[in-house]
Amino acid sequence: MTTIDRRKFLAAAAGTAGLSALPVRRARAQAAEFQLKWATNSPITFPTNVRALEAIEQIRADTKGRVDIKLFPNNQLGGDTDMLSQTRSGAIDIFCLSGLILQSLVPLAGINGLAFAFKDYEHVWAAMDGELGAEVRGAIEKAGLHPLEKMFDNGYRNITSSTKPINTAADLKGFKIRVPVSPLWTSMFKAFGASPASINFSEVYSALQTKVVEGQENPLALIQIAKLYEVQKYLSLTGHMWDGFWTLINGKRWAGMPKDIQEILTKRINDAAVKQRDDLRRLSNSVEIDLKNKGMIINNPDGASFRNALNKAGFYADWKGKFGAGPWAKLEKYSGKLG
Ligand code: X2X
Repeated sequence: MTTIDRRKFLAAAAGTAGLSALPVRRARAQAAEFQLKWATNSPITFPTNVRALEAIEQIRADTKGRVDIKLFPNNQLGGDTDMLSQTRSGAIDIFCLSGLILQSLVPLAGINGLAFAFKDYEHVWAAMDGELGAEVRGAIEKAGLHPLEKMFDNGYRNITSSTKPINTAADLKGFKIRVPVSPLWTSMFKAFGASPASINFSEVYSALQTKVVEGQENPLALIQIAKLYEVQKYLSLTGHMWDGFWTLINGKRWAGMPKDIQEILTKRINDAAVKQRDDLRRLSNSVEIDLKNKGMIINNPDGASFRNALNKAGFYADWKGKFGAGPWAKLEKYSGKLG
């Protein structure tokens, strides 16, 4: 646009402006006092995000607009390790992260992922809503992040592959498998004799598609929602560990909020997590059939060979030493004797 054109344009625009001389109605009359960014690594349709959006609206209403939270799902703000740094620096305010990935910062946070620790969900929630979870939250708090009490569920993890079904631990020998960036995950698959590669979830689909790795492991719901069945053929229901997400809030940001706001956030986000657990359970019930219909070949391996391989490799003894006798005893209260 030349200068003259531009002037004409502005004059014309001003001429019509009379029509809309009334004040512009803005969607949000005033900027909220607390504007927060909430990040997750899962696709928008994953129940964590659905419940997060619900909580965000409730928080807005409960605080009469003082808190405005914007959700960034699906790794929009980066991969998990990067989003963890951003949460520590304050660029992200709220972040849902697997305890095992948090392990790089808070070593104890990986403890819930010990292979074959929890027999069923009853034991998972007893532990994580109980003494074990409290111990882990204490450690997270010391690292400058505020964790909410209730974890969001991710689920029991299962191995998928593009090359072969995994029936016993022996099938994992030399198997190129993606694991999340976490010491416990890497050590578990090394103990199986596999070759684990640490890759953030944001890169998993393409790593499988380009065959950088043969397989990966994730709970059923995420395998479906992230469409991993498009790039994986076999699904082995190993259920080798349980994984869940802590909701972490930047510690300084948290400390800077008045108590009434803290209480509303705590209540609404904890409620969202508890509802998400139910959503995920309902979803998981139908996923297996859906994945079969999508062409995955599903097998049900016996857990014994996997447990034996881990024991032989000294996996449990090793991690008992790393986590320490105190936390280990708390875990075994819920898991029974391990190793
Ligand atoms: O990275 C994964 O595999 C995921 C999405 O399950 C976690 O967040 C640990």
